[in-house]
Amino acid sequence: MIKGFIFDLDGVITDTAELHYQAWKKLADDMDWHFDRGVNEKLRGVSRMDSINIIKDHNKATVEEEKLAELAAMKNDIYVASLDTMTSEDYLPGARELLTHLRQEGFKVALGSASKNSSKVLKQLDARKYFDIIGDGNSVAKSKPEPDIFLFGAEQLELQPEECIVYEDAESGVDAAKAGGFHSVGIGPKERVGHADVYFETMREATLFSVKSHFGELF
Ligand code: B16
Ligand code: MG
Repeated sequence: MIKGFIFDLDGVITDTAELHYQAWKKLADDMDWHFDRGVNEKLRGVSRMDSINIIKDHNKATVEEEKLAELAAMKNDIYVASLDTMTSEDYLPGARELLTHLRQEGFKVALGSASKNSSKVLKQLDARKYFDIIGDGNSVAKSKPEPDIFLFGAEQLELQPEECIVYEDAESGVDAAKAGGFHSVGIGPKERVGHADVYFETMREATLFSVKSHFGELF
């Protein structure tokens, strides 16, 4: 039986991809590195340090580990400052409605994000109240596609993976959910999340009604 839901943050609850893009772009420009929206797509759901390594490798650059961490911190300062512009109007369409519905129906809800800035994002959105448990980049060491962040969420909710549905917009996030034995809902195009148990183009379609219809007897 499904008793809980675990949500990714960026790309599922809200769209911070543009803010991440602007911050990485500023850093890349300062470094004289090439960076565009195509490369940014590869950073979806990927941790901060893995992201900077992807950008560095894309530019065939050599940077010492310590300097790389410094650059990632610079990008983070730009990104965190840009979150000040985010408000409770910045949910992806359908996300707040779904979270409200899950609260009304008494499901347990956790966050399962790779971001170390989830508390600020949730604060800006006024979304903390929808989650029983927060799992984010500060909760576990191994990032997606390892299942650790979702296993952390399930454990904290006191549920088994097979009692939870994970919502994810990243390929590596769906991989992580499957590796952990969770049911999965992909948000986005087939090429990216078509390997989830069910996928929807946007959160607007991924209502509790649609998910119940798909998973049927599990509810
Ligand atoms: P931070 P998610 C991910 O969040 C983003 O999709 C990814 O682009 C970002 O690099 C990562 O968080 C780390 O974020 O730098 O804030 O720690 O999709 O897992 O909610
Ligand atoms: Mg995401």
